[in-house]
Amino acid sequence: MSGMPGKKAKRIEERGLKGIRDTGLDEARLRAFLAHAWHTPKGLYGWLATVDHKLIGKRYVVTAFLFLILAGLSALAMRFQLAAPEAGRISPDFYNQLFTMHGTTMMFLFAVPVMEAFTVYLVPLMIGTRNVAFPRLNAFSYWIYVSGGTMIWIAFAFNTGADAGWFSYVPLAGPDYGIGKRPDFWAQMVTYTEVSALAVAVEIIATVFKLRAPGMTLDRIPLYVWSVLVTAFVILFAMPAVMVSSTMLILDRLVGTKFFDPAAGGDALLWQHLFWFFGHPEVYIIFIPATGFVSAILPTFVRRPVFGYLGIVLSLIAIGFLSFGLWVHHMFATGLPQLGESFFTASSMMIAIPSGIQIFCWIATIWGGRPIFATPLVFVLGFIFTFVIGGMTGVMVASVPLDLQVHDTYFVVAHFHYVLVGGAVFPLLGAVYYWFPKVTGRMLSERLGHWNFWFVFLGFNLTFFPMHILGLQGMPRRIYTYPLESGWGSANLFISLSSLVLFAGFALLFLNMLLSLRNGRPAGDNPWGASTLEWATTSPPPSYNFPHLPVVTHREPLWARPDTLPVIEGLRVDAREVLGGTVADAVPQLRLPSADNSIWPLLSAIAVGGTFFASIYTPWAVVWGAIPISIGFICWFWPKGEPEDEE
Ligand code: HEM
Ligand SMILES: [Cu+2]
Repeated sequence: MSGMPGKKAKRIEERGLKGIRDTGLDEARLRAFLAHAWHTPKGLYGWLATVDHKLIGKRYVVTAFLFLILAGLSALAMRFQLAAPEAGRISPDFYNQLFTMHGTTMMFLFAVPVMEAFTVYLVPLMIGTRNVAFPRLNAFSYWIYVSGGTMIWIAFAFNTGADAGWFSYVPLAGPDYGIGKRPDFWAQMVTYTEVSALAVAVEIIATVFKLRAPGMTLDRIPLYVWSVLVTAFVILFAMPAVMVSSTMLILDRLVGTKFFDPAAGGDALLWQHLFWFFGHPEVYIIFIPATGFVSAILPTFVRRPVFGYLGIVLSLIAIGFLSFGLWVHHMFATGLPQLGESFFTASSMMIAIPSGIQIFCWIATIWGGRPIFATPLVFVLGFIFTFVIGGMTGVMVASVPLDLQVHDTYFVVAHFHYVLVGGAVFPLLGAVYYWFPKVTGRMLSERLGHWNFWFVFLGFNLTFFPMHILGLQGMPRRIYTYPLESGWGSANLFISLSSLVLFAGFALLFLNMLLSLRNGRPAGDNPWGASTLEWATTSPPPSYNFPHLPVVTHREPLWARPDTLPVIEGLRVDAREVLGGTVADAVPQLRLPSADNSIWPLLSAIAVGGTFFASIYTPWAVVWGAIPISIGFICWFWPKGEPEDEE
């Protein structure tokens, strides 16, 4: 612990209230009390009942990576089939399930949750508090997410995998063409993951607004935290659109409503509008936190604060807003009025401006600094390169005539993988290398890390760059095979072989993690010499995060006063307590009790999950399921113990 119980900046008023306070306690007793109050019981029960944001965050990350592996294996299977023309290795029906499961899993079960996972782990540490604002909701959201993801993969194992694309267009996914229960599982999985995303969003907004360390005014919030705050608002407005549409879909299928049936007065395009009103912001829900990673990693390795803090914050907010005005660029081929198309072309191109501002700020940061090419920085540079290519093809497909030309070809597949992998996966891998020491207490191997980078970087570009060309030559996407005469065979073989290089890159990552968990060099508190609060505590952090809550006097707290981070005293140590402050200036306002471990979030999630699952087979499940769900929620919220005092 570097210099934590330093200067006592401020002491919360004491008025003879209950409980033992941290004021004047010696270090050992302080830690013993806190460890007891924030304890997670050992064994299975503790594992299931914990509300520690770090345990939940880690679990979230591991689960998301397991889904990444599943989605990656489906991609590999597709590439195996596409390696040669007219190959009969995989049936068309199975291929449909493969690309749908791949896209669905990548988008709903990997990319968004993994960003949330990092958020849940990092935000309380970065803003200097002991837990998120609603710890039990946090646990609940994780359980909901796993059950939804597991359910759709079990369905896939029973040949009931979703097969209408990750966007499940009607009428293909509707009652007339959707096969068996396949689209129903898809729709329910969407509802689950969005419930979980909404829960995390609400929780992050409340946490960042109310629980920041004293003195962390709006202009001292770390950029990563700004990025996830903006993301949380985007989630709040985007996710309900897809929840509504997937519910309408399942009602059409199971109850016989006609929302999407033109013959009965419904509207098939309504699906696309609702879906893409969510689907485009979805890309930014993945991309914005990734830019937050970049803004966290860059300054550490170039040894200077980010250039243009305010510019980046404003760009993040602008991107958040603009991301809602673009959805129609996914629908240029549906024959909408021309004026509308022009508007959406213009707005799509406009979003390049704030994205560009951020990129210029980063480049200026590198310019003015002394870069150290550690693995996290190398991934960030890979990100800038790849994302710029994806951005350029993005501007291309945002123009209607070109989009009509390359629509539903491999050009689009190339474009969005450049944006998604370049924009999210590269920064994410950088983030893994960056924060692994904090989470596990051990460093990842730098040597393996560089190998890891080059395999992923080259593998990625060799896999996806040629797809641009195939697309321009007219190779359609979502096809399980293509004719010999097309002449696309050798390019496809090349792509499939390159995808093996990419997979080897990911294998190196997992290998590195496994080896380092056991034998990695011990990390210490702040191995990279970074500036933000999560590095002020031990690696891994104790259950209570900080022995004394830190006080922030500077945007780069650990650079401004590396040895004497001031702290605030007066919180209870014999019960879970966090400090709430004002929204703008983080002036301490009140001491808040923080929820204890509980098994009820899990049991409630089981009740909700069981109800949703059964509703695929009978609508009455909604009625009967209300009973266990109510019991779960009542027990979850049942008040217990003495009322906490408050100031
Ligand atoms: C890691 C290596 C990856 C490989 C080799 C790969 C490969 C593929 C292939 C072959 C397709 C089918 C293209 C088509 O027929 O339309 C596809 C589609 C797709 N991929 Fe990936 N992909 C990878 C990573 C990712 C990642 C990281 C994401 C998202 C974060 C992603 C999202 C998607 C989506 C949304 C689709 C569209 C699925 C659909 O049309 O329903 N992919 N990918
Ligand atoms: Cu879009």
